[in-house]
Amino acid sequence: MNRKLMVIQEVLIMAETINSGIAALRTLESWHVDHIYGIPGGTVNNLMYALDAEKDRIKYIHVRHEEVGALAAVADTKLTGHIGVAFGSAGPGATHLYQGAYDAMADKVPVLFIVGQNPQALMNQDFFQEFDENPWFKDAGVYARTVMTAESLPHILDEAIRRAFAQHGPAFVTIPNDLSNKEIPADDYYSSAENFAKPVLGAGSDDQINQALELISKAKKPLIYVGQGTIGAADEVMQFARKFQMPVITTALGKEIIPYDFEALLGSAARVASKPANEALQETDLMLFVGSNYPFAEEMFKPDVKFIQIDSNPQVLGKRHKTDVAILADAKKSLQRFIELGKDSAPSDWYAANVDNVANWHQYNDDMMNRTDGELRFEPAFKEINRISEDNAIYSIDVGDVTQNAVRLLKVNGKQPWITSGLFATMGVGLPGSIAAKLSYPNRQVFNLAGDGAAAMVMQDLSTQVAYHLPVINVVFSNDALGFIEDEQEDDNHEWFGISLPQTDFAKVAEAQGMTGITVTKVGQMKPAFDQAVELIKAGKPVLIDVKMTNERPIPVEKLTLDPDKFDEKTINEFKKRYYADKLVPLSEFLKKHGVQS
Ligand SMILES: Cc1ncc(C[n+]2csc(CCOP(=O)(O)OP(=O)(O)O)c2C)c(N)n1
Ligand SMILES: [Mg+2]
Repeated sequence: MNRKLMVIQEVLIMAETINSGIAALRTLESWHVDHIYGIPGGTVNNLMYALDAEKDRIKYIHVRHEEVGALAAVADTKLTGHIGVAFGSAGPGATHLYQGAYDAMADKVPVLFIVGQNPQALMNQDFFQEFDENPWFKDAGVYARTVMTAESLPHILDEAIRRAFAQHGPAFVTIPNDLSNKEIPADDYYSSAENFAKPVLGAGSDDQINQALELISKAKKPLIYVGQGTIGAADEVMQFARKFQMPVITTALGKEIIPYDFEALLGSAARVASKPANEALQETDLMLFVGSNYPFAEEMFKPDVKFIQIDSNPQVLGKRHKTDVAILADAKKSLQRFIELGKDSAPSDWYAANVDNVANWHQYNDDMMNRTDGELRFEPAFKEINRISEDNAIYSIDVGDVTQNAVRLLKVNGKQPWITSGLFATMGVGLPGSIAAKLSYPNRQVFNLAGDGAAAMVMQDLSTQVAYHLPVINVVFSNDALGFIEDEQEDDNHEWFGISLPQTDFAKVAEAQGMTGITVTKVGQMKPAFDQAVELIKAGKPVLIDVKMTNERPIPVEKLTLDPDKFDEKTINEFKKRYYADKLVPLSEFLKKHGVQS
């Protein structure tokens, strides 16, 4: 062959190959991945070189701790619907991802975790940082495999993402470092992203819906209880509630769905909860349970109520309660069909009593938010958050008292996403969620609300907000304690043990990482602090407000002590005094007022 022909052939061969690490990233891009979190190590350096080469197409987000990257990836999927991706190097980098993995598994969130591994030739001989990764990740994931050839690397990532979506959980791909830096044939089929489709469900059968409507028509105190499966169906839920005179409870995770000011929104149940929801659950005789896998159902739902369930997942039908009618359906379509087929209920006293109860509860919370006397509590901070919140703000909420306070006090409008760690309840989830929110929605206002215990778990990554110019409003509620657990210990009648926290100057922690930190110790400082925060984020700068507050317990709505039919006057008065609840009225009084038998 002459020299010229040889050169042409070489060019052709070159044109028909691609670096395997780059091919891997192209697969991710085809699934709409535009950023990926991680920390490098010797076992992922080849992937780093590919990320460098592809930096105009995929942004590498260098976090301070892999757990933050992993939790941020989970939040990415929750917020965008596209797959979130994080990576860690072999050994400690990989095990740091674990928290995010269980978080995703519990909340059924598709995520991709890329795990570093030593080069193939060194594997399986207890080499440095080596461990047998797949058995670990199998438990936490829907797919956990090690790549065996460079050629299959992009295909395996594609497989992992498809499985993560189809099986609603995290997928793990372990990549021996040598396999992400090889020339492989430039086959143009690296992704099935365009072919991916989710099963489409209908409304459920008219027979079943009519059966359910019959039960509803006979009920005296019906409720509708909705979870995340009704995201996007708020109008239907509210129309349904009014038409059939059924007040609405949402799960805590469903907080974002129904606007706060809907007159019959009772809030959520149990402890991370609102008073009207817990009270109504004790009275109801029928529940329509939609798009939820509420874990406290066995504890909170009366065993003898009629129970109708609508869910798109056959795995949860009949799971949480003895069920009279179980409808496998798309929640929105099914509710629409109920509305079409059912007759309007007459205005009900049960509904009216619950509406009054909600108004009384809102008044109590407003009064607490407006309080200017006494020691500083958390409520005035929520007043400010509500005041400055933009219409499409995103709330990333941590785990602790802040979860229940946010559930009760944030006046969401139905367009403001609300994310946290649901079933797994991982402390430290607020900050990673805010990073994810700001990366995907740079033009929206983002809040990270956390207790001091949770904030301390991830505070090193405030610098990630600084480094990537992510103007988040971080609020730390500092009560020098693990308040949520302290209250559990009180309820166990035990002396507090192991719950106090050393006082930390979080404003200084923020300043040390290049962010403005503001300390609030008095109610009068609250408004100027939040005004300053608004100015800072407008200028593209993140900010942290440390609210130094009392350690008074938020009102325990799971232990309401207000009803004169159940408690003596002295006990009621003590409860009212402790929780500033003079004007709080039990549901039983509203039921009496409206002539409903309790
Ligand atoms: C990683 C992790 N560890 C422990 C717990 C148990 N836990 C739940 S809430 C909580 C206390 C939270 O304290 P803090 O962040 O200070 O909030 P506070 O309740 O005081 O407002 C703890 C320890 C958890 N959910 N997650
Ligand atoms: Mg605390």
